[in-house]
Parts: sequence; C-alpha cells; structure tokens
Amino acid sequence: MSVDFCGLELAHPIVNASGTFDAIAAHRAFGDELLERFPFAAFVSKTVTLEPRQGNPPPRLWEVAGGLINSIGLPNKGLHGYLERDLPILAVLPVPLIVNVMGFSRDEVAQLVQAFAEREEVSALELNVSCPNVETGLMMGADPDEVAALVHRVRPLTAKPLIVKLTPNASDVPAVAQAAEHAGADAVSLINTVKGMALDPKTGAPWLGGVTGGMSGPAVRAIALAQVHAVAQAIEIPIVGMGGIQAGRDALDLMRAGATLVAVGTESFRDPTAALRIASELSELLANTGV
Ligand code: RRO
Repeated sequence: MSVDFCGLELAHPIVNASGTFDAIAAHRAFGDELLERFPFAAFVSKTVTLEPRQGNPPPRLWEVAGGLINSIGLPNKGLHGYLERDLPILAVLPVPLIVNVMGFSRDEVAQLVQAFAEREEVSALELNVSCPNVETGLMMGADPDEVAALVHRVRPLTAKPLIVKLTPNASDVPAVAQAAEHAGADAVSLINTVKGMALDPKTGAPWLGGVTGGMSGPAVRAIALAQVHAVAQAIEIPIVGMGGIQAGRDALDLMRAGATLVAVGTESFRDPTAALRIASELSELLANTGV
C-alpha cells in the first residue's frame, strides 16, 4: 500500500482532511497508543493564519442527513503560537506533517509559506484557498487567475511540496486546478466543503453563527467523485481526493477516479480510528481487484 506522494514515502494512501482530526487532543486522550497505531499516513494540520483567530460565533455545527454543516471560522493560535506551541508536539507524530495555511492576501500567504519553508519538521504545505467560512466572503480559490497569481508568488519561497486545496464552490474546478498546476503547484486536494445553510426550526433564523457553512460527509461523496474525476482529466500532478469517505470502497472509487491519496474527514468525528479501518478495507480491495 506504500505510495510516493511528491517525493514523500507514505506507508499507505489514507491521510486526514485538514481540520477534522486534532492530533494534539487525541494524544492527550489516547496517550502513546495513538503514536503506535496512528490512523493516517501523513498528518494535515488545521489551517494556520498569520494572526490568532477566535473563529466564528456559535453555534458552529448542524447535522444534516448524511453529513454536517460547519461554520468553524478558522480558530487557531496564529503563526507564532503554532510554531511555539503546536509544532513541537506535532513533530513527534510518526508520519510526515503537512501544514495547511491560509492568508487574507498574497503577502500573508507568502509570510506563512516562508516561515514554514525553514522548518524541517514540516514535510509539505497545503494552501487553503477554499474556506467557505470567512466573514469577508473572500475565496481566492474560485478564480483561476487569483490561484495562479498566489502560486506564482509563493512557489519560489519553498522547495517543499505545495498542495493547493480546491473549493467545490467554483464554476470551473478543473480550470482552477490547471491554473495551480501551471503556476507550479505539486498537487491539488479536493473537495473542501460545499456551501450550505440551516435554519433554526423554532425561530426560522439562520442556525449557524456564521449564517452559512460548509457541508461535508457522505452526502457530498458523489460531488467529490465527479470533481476528482473531472480534475484528473485536466492535470498531470497528483490529487488528494476527499469528500464523504466512510469505507475502503469509497477510497477505492476516488482512486479509480484519479486520486493518489484519499483523505478521511467527517467520518473521523464519528470514529477517530475510522482511517485504520478504511486503510485495511482498501488494502483488501486492492489485493482482490488487482488495482
Ligand atoms: O474553519 C473552518 O470553518 C473551515 C475551513 Br478553514 C475550511 O477550509 N473548510 C471548512 O469547511 N471549514
């Protein structure tokens, strides 16, 4: 099951979707057992921004049939807090660390990339151009020219693999993927969450503190499959596929559609060890199908 991903040797193709597994809290809860049986072949951190953020006002989650809508709003310690407090703990994980970053301008992203470029604990960077939950509504990832300009700006700042996390909330996702590839990205990841909304059944007002949110879980799996398939026809660089993966069979589908790695997200909230089961189911399917 081992796989070469942008020069990183991974034990198997299952990773986590950014923001869906808190490895620091999990280490506190499960102790060193977590390190002995770590569920993912690489760990992708929650998005880091330049400045600390509180995140969006509650409520932040709403459960829908087959999924979740989140409006978390990127709470994080900011670059310096992350470097001082989170990175030393994440550095002991037994797998490569991929740091996900987001900025509100190209300059902010450049500062983040430059800071992480120097850290040997960090194996790769994921540029989050697709968060649906910022009050500015700003989403660089919906526009191929914006994505190209961003990747051009940060590409010279690091030799580490650069993964661009794409949004499904764009009119032409393959065009955005091509823009990322031509500007020098090493891989793309998709899908981030699908924009959604829920109303408070009692008042009829928006339920989420951020009004709208991002939908994930099995309800978006068919969207992910279609978008990974379309992007795979358009680019040569590897794809990290995600969206509603619950079983080895779902992971195999995304790989058949063109993904090199598959990320597990919402399913880890239901069962933090789900990725171990999914990797083992995938291994069996690959052996049986000869894929
Ligand atoms: O923090 C969030 O609200 C969030 C982010 Br950064 C993201 O990329 N995708 C998402 O669904 N939520």
